[in-house]
Amino acid sequence: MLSLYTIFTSTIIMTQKDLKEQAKKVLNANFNEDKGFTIPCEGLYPFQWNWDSGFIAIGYAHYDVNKAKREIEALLSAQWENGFLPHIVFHNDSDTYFPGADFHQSSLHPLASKTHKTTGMTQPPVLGFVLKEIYDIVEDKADMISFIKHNIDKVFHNHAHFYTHRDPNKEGLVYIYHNWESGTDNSPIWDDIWDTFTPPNYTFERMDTTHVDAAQRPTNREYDYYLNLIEIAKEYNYDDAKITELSPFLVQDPLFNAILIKSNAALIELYEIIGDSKEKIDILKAWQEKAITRFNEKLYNEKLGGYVHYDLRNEKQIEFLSSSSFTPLFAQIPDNARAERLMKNLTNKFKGNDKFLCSSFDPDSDRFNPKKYWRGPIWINLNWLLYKGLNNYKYKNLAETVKEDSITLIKRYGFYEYFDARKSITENAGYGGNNFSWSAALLLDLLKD
Ligand code: 9WN
Repeated sequence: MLSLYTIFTSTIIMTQKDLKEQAKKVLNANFNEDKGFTIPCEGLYPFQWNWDSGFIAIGYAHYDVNKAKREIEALLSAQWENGFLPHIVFHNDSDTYFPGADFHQSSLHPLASKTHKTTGMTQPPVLGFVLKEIYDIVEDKADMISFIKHNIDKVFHNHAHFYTHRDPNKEGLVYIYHNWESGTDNSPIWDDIWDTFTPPNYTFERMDTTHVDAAQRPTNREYDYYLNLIEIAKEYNYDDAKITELSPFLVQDPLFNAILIKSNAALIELYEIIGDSKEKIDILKAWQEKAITRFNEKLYNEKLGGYVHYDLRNEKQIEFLSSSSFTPLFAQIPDNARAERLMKNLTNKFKGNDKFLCSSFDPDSDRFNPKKYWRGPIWINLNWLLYKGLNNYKYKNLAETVKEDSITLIKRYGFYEYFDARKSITENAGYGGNNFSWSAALLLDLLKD
């Protein structure tokens, strides 16, 4: 006879098994077999997105390594000759998204991909650490090493592009020139920058709000700012030097830079495994030393007890806590004392007694909005970074909470793009697109143990 314990645990195992199967279904349905990449979400995001693909590849590594490889190679196939990796690759036509390839006009840049239409902006550089994650997940290490050998220099070239063209002070911190490069698109952080310039009122047809409730998406006026920044970059043919000189948006983002630093570290480890790469390892180590030191000097805010964005155009910190404030844990940037303050903020402010972790913006701020895109809701990729980050320090219990919260939200509401942090909510609190790829992919990774 089965004991109660066996019945209880087998129910949990069954549920997790079902959840994993559902996650795989989401990913497989979003995979474009012909071109070898995965859309983030049907209708809403019909192309290949840069950091989405990295997270998605980690999910595939758990059950179909060939898809993981194809995903990464599809992204790298659109790399520009100068090493730049665009934020969207338009492998296919679609009229369900705005702004599309015709608006971005990447061919304005002389070194843009000649084979693919892309955007002229990038996203957090995840590929370095993604290659290492996949290497750790798969059983056939030799096969993965040969894949990595084939691709790693392209990722190195991408990092070199950042340090050469996006670091005007040569201080080891790179800038982003558009909020879409941050991945955290309409974070209240940018409100301060919107106050510094006035875009025209453009006439355009939003497509996102035909898929998703407008209350969960940015406003039309916010889109004016987004489009204006692209128009300015286009006016200078996406020339980095001109953008550095003239873009009203020039920000050193803690999430973006933490990801770059983590990816540098992963490249060092991978080059060491491959062997025979001393020169590149030395370059990477020099970048790391400078970057980590400057990151701690420039992006930490003592008063808030967290890392913040730095407005490079107007030379000042933007003093707000967001989920990005905690991502330096992922790259082991803070010392133990700073890590402790981050942990306290997470526990007392972001979690409190009544919230799932981790809101994308300070829940005590009057700019917080629990339903709107990056102005408050929880995103699974940020939770994954946080889970890994807390585990890099001694905060295993809090890491487990982040993991359990992520699983609970997906179990309760489905594979949504973002979620309401309030535990008291009784109606559906999954927002944005449904059957969202990175929520499925990273759930597979979180459930691996
Ligand atoms: C613009 C694809 C992307 C994510 C971003 C997320 C959202 C796009 C948009 O969707 O941004 O890049 O049109 O809203 O904010 O992080 O990569 O999933």
